[in-house]
Amino acid sequence: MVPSARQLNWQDLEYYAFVHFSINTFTDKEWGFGDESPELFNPSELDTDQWARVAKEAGMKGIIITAKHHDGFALWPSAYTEHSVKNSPWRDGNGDLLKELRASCDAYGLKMGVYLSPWDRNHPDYGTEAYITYYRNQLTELLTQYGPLFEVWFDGANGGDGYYGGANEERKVDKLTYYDWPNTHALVRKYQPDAVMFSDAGPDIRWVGNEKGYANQTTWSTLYRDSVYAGMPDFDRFSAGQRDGTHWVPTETDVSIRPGWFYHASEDDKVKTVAHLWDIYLNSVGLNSNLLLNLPVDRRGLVHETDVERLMGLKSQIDATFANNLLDSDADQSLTDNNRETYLELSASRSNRIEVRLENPVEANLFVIQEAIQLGQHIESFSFFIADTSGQWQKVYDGTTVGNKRMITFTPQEISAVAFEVVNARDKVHIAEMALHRAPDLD
Ligand code: FUL
Repeated sequence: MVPSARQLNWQDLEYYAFVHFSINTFTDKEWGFGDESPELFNPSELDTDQWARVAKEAGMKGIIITAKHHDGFALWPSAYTEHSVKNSPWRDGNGDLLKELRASCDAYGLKMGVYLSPWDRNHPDYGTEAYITYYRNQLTELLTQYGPLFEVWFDGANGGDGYYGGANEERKVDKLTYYDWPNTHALVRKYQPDAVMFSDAGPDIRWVGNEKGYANQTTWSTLYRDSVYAGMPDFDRFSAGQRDGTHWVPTETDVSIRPGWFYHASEDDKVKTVAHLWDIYLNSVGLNSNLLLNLPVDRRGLVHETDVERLMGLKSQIDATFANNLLDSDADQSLTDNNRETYLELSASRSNRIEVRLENPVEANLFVIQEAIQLGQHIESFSFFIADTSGQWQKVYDGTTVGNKRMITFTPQEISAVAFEVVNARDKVHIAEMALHRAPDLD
């Protein structure tokens, strides 16, 4: 099982932004009921250039916007509903947030993605066949009017009750069959063949299984995909992936920089610290996943100052840590060239261990290892060793999967050699990169 070209390109993005911004921003809610007046949507200083500048400076590669959340309000003037920006006071009803974001992403060299909630608590037809047509019409607008999209995000959440055009009732759908996903997926492939599709079940990338920012210690990019569907109750059993999974469906770790996905002034003092964000980074990007970090844009229509400060703190930490690979001059060049196309194959003749001796001992506290995933994910378990300045070996870590990238932290110490040993593998192992770093200490 190997990734497609679009999955490989996506994996290389590593870190990008989610923006949750909509009617909820103005009602102080996380889930709108669907009966909110479009007139409530009125950001005073909306500036997507600021979002893009912040994301770019933070080292993120793209922005995924909640084009429509569960309450059904559309951030673009959809031809298929009145429940959109066109009936809001923002830009006198002439605004199109998707268009503004597209221009900003282009100006700052960022990719753009869209979230379109399948659950729509506003729409009268939700629960019937007619709604599926509506959903696909909206999706087609997004796929055809806003340039290239790198990701389309299908949420599995569905709480049941809603406004539904005034019906005010509970509507339950069979999540396995109602949305007829294969035909919706076909639309994305038709109009945006390079975009990856996210949901609990993929088809291209999957949910990591929690919203805390932490991937599983064991994270297979392979999944028994046909046993999974979006919003399924026992998703937990599948979220780590499966060693012998039938499809390549790597994880994406979504988490908000604040407790909520949407902006609440009451959470201005609850923005995650740089140390917390760094821990999330290590446990998402460093656990064979990509990090989708949410920025709850505020009522002005801006990323809040505190959030900006934390993002820049994380960027400094990332830059300071990864500036140099301390193995650079001592390891086989194919392991330190940042190119997965050159790799070391571990075979019976070569043993299951890669050892790198350093000419001059260095202080380090972080080890990074990458499999050449274009050939598959094969390591099932490994051990990592370091030797001190007297050459004394010590095992610092026993782990399971590696995949695209695995980061291992340990107490800072002077190191004269490192060794990575594969304990079990499901197939031939190809190591693309190895790196050693000294991450600055954070409080
Ligand atoms: C969840 C939603 O219910 C939340 O509101 C948020 O959009 C999150 C990213 O996904 O399923």
